Amino acid sequence: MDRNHSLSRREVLKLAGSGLLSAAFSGVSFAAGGEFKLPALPYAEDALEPYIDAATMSLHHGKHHAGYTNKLNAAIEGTDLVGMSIEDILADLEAAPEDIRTAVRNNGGGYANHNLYWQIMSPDGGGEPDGELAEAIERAFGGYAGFKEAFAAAAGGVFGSGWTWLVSDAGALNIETSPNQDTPLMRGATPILGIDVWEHAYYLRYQNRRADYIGAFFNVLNWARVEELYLATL
Ligand code: MN3
Repeated sequence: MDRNHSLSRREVLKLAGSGLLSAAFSGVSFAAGGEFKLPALPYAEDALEPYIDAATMSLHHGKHHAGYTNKLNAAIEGTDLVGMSIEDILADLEAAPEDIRTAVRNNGGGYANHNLYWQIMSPDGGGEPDGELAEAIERAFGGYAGFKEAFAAAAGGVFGSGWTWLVSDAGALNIETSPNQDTPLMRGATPILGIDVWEHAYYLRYQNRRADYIGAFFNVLNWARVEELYLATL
C-alpha cells in the first residue's frame, strides 16, 4: 500500500492554528467532566482487515480499552487526579495516592497507550515516512529499512506482555520497550508510535505467531499521524 498524504510541517501548523489538530487531540488525552472517555475508533472495526481482524479490534477496543478506562476512572474518583490530563498523571505517578498508584499506573497506562495505538494505524497506512520524520529516522536508524528491522526485533523480543515504542526526545528518535502498560510518558518522554504486543492484540488471528502480527502492523502504520506527533515534539 502506498501513502501520499503526509503532511508538511507547514500544513500541520496550519491545522493546529485552525483548531482542527487540537480537536483531534481533545477527548483523547484529556478528561471531560472529570472522567476519561473511551475514544471512538477512528475507523470501522473491520477497516484494518486482513492485517488486524474485526473480532480482535472489537474485543481490544470495546472490552480491553474500555476496561482500562473504567478502572482508571474508578481509581481516581474523589482524588486530586480528577481533571488532570493522562499525560500529567503518568509523568508523576509518585503524586498519586499510594493506595491507588498501581491501579493508576496499570489502567492509566493502558488508557493512554491504546489511545495512541488506534491513532497510529489506518486503512490508508503503510508505506514509508517522509518529510522531517523521514530525515529523523534516517539519522537514528540509517533509513526506513533500518528502523523497521530494529523495531520488529525489539517488539519480537518483549518477554510476556508489553509495548514497543518509537520515542521522540525533542526530535531525537529512539526505540524502547516497556512491560505491562508502562509507557515512556512515565519518564516524561513522548511516544509517537507504539505496538501492543500483549497476546490480546493478536492471538485470535495470529495465535502464537507474534512476528507475523508485527510484520502486518507495518502495512497499516499511519505515518501521517506519526509525523504530526513527531512535529509536535520539536
Ligand atoms: Mn491492548
